[in-house]
Amino acid sequence: MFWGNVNQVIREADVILLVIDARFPFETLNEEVEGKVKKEGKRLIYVLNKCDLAPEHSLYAFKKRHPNTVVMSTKERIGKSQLRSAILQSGEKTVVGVVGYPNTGKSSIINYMKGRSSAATSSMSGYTKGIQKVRADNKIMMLDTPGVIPFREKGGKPKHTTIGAIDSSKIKDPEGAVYKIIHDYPGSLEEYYEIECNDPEEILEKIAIKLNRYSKGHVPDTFTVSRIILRDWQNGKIRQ
Ligand SMILES: Nc1nc2c(ncn2[C@@H]2O[C@H](COP(=O)(O)OP(=O)(O)OP(=O)(O)O)[C@@H](O)[C@H]2O)c(=O)[nH]1
Ligand SMILES: [Mg+2]
Repeated sequence: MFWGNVNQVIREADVILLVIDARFPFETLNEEVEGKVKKEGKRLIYVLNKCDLAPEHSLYAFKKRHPNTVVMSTKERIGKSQLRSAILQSGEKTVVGVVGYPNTGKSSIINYMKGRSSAATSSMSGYTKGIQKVRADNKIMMLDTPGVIPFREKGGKPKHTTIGAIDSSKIKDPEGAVYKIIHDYPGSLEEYYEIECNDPEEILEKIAIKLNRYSKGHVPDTFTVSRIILRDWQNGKIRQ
């Protein structure tokens, strides 16, 4: 339902920032947005945000394929001047559309460019609901949009839980999502919780015991613990 907002912003803006989570660059690169921007003949800047949470090699691989990339961290305040000069190539006043998957940090980037909070942000994915105009400075006007997932991923993909496109509190099968993390990022949870084990079900049980979470009959509460793990994975406490 938010695609209408995104389409409108792509039409109205001079330059589009496609915001990507630097931890999962190829998974959060929205190719449908990319295609629409190219079709409208607009200039596209890739923004790899949350670089404070990403390993160097994932930034490098992405930048090699997409030279027109600015690396940022709104948390560590990295990349503001690089982004400003990438936007203002012509030196003229510029309207900038900010688009991408949910929860990649679009609203945070707008606040960072402005220097104070104007666009509402949240760790809850899917927070921004409509278009919001924010003047960053005398030359740059920014248009915030709700995060969108590509149409062909409608109905959900397992990766949406890992990349935070679906909020941890709304994931229907949290245990399944944690098994996916254990499979795709071996060693991450084991290192964070300081446990040694190879079996995914056992890993989850051991974490529940470590966190002292039990359900009736003193059974390790792997359901509740999975939600906790997913929250800390999505907000970057647990690293890949
Ligand atoms: N570690 C880290 N966290 C960040 C960074 N930028 C944003 N965040 C966090 O990511 C979460 C989402 O940020 P938002 O700016 O609300 O993201 P959004 O893309 O506008 O999200 P939607 O409006 O839901 O699509 C928040 O908890 C932010 O604090 C960053 O550079 N580093
Ligand atoms: Mg937002």
